[in-house]
Amino acid sequence: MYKLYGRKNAGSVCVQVLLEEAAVPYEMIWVENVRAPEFLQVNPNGKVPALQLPGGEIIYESAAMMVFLAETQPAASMTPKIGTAEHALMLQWIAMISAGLYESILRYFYPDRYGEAASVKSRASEEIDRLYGVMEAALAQKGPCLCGKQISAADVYLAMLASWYEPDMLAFGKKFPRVFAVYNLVAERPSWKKVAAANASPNSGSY
Ligand SMILES: N[C@@H](CCC(=O)N[C@@H](CS)C(=O)NCC(=O)O)C(=O)O
Repeated sequence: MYKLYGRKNAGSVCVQVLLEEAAVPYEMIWVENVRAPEFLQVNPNGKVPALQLPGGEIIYESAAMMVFLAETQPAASMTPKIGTAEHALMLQWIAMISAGLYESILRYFYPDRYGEAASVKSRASEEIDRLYGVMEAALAQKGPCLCGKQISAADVYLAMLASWYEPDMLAFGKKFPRVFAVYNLVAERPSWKKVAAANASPNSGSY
């Protein structure tokens, strides 16, 4: 069985949604302290998510999990056909979301880890909006989903990060209506609703 290590409303949400879409059995393990020695054995980077595969191997990095699950769980219908242009687009977006958007969001929420907090936060905020702007423009040309007509793992990944937007989703929807529509498409799915309910109670422990 898959084992997903996560924290409530953290980076594990998108992986949990894909596991739900695939309708595979999995155990959810809520991590209290990402710096605890026993969790560092799971992910030496001290971050969630981490995913133990049914064979026992543990992987980290959410982008890797999204691609792996999309491509190995056909029941989820979360990837365009491998080798198509749409599939290439999915890989592009997941790479940009992981390396660009997610990292900028981490700078925004943990600015003191990166330097002088106020300037890191404001620069990160600009970069987050710039990246959502890139997606908004692409969706205007090739939407309504990131890879065209069909929803994919890239949209689920995007929806999770969009749900963390500050000050709120109302502001997000005004600035980036097409990206907001992607978020809504994902948030309306039973998988997302089930995962949202499972993530509703507060985290215990701390980072
Ligand atoms: N690149 C990593 C980033 C994961 C990440 O930063 N996760 C956050 C939660 S959203 C975390 O565990 N933070 C704990 C910490 O940095 O102390 C991934 O995509 O899996």
